Amino acid sequence: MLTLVNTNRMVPPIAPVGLDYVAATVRDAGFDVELIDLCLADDPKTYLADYFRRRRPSLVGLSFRNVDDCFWPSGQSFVETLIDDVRTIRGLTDAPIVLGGVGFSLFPRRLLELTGAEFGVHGDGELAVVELLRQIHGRRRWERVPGLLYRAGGTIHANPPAWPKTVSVPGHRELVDNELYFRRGGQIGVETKRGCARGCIYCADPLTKGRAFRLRPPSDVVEEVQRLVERGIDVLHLCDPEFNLPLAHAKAICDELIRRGIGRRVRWYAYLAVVPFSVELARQMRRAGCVGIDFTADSAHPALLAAYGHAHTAEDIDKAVRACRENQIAVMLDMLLGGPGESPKTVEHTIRAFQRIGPDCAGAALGVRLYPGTAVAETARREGRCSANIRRLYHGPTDLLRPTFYLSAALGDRPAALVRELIGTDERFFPPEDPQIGPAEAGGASHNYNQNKRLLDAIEVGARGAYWDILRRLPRT
Ligand code: B12
Repeated sequence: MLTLVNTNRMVPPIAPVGLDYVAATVRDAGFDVELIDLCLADDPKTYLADYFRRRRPSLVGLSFRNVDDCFWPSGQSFVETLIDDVRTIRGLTDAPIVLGGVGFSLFPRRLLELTGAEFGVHGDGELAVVELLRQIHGRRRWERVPGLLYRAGGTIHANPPAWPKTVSVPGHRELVDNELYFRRGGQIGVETKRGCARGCIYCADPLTKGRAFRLRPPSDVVEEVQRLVERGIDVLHLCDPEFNLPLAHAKAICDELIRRGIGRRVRWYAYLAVVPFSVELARQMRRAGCVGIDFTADSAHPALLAAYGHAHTAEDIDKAVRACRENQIAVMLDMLLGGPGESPKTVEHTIRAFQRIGPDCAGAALGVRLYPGTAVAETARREGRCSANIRRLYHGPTDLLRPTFYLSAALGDRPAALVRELIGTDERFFPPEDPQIGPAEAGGASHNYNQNKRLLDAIEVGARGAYWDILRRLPRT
């Protein structure tokens, strides 16, 4: 038997969709699966102790989603909690432990070393866990398990990442209490594909999910959506980093939602790249149930857009926002301020351009989280790890496992204050928190969803939707 453990306790809670997918595949392969959901447990330690007193699984799988909150001004890391969870479970059972999840896939070797777990899976969990269970009950040929990190002869071995070309996931979402997550978290995730072929300099997706688009058949995705809707879960967030890549797949998903009449019964949100986008796509998405889009706009300045590796221009952002407006789709623009070459002038350029373009809201993220293997981390390495462009809140040597950001030195000692001043009183923006003055000063306007009290309160009294769409409607304090 396999016991899966959700270690992500962040609230508002996000249902661990990855564990639902892994569990469904493992069950279909004939193994029993149970879940320990630490996010829903009042007292995780007692819950774990009670569970392992009663059950003796042959494998315990821990999912690790968020390495940290990814926000420079707060920089909250969750690595210590993971280490502690593994230590606790290790004291309660002899079963081998396997780690997985997107957070694990960002730092597989380091996390295996730090936690002392027997195994880890870099990449997709479904086929890997099935094969691992087979090998545990069979000939222990660890080299046969896709994406597996394992210990042998005193070292850690790593099989090539598990990125199967086609993603075939049974969409019966039975392991996780999705109804409860929907009530407490305001929306439920569904994935239509994995991987990304784009070359944005900061993005971790190609490292965790692969450099090619790996598609789920649209009929599978829509069946999954239909099942969720039948359970009363009718507000969804797509888990694709960019729904419109590749464009044909996005259209096929929309067509299928429209064809089956689901578009009228569900409201969904998605992240999108600014290009390719068009009025036609907006219309089709709206008919398919889309009510909100968060575009990866990042900047409106040509030098920064080029530095980030983006294919779009400020004009494309403008067109995309207008296409959404014409189709009653709410729109958020994500900003990524502080990348290579950013200066007070380029920041001002972007803020003024976004103000002219006029989205419903814009999130001013400040600082680019550095992950090993990304082009921007390489730039930072070349500049020297002690470069003034690297910012972090911890002491000691630079360690990318801890929240570490590229934030152009040209923005001075108080970059958040600079951005906040340029935004002024424009309430369409979620301004960055200033580490020097703390979250209170952000006027309750932070779009860091970690322990976000305003969001939690709004969801409790019935708000549903993408978090930015809930937050933008709340009065500022
Ligand atoms: C969609 C999304 C969101 C949506 C979620 C909507 C929803 N209802 O699900 C929203 C906008 C709410 C969101 C919020 C946040 N997010 Co987010 N999100 C994503 C995104 C794009 C997809 C996540 C997802 O569900 N994928 C689909 C599932 C199926 O994939 P998966 O979880 O990886 O699971 C697979 C494997 O990892 C593996 N696996 C999973 N568990 C296990 C367990 C075992 C034992 C094994 C072997 C394998 C395994 O198998 C699964 C199937 O193949 C990812 C980027 C990405 N592409 O992963 C970022 C990402 C996970 N988010 C991130 C962050 C930082 C956050 C926030 C913390 C931001 C913030 N401060 O507010 C919050 C956290 C919210 C929370 N409570 O946890 C970061 C984490 C990086 C980091 N530094 O830690 C990511 C990677 C984006 C990024 N590159 O910055 N997010």
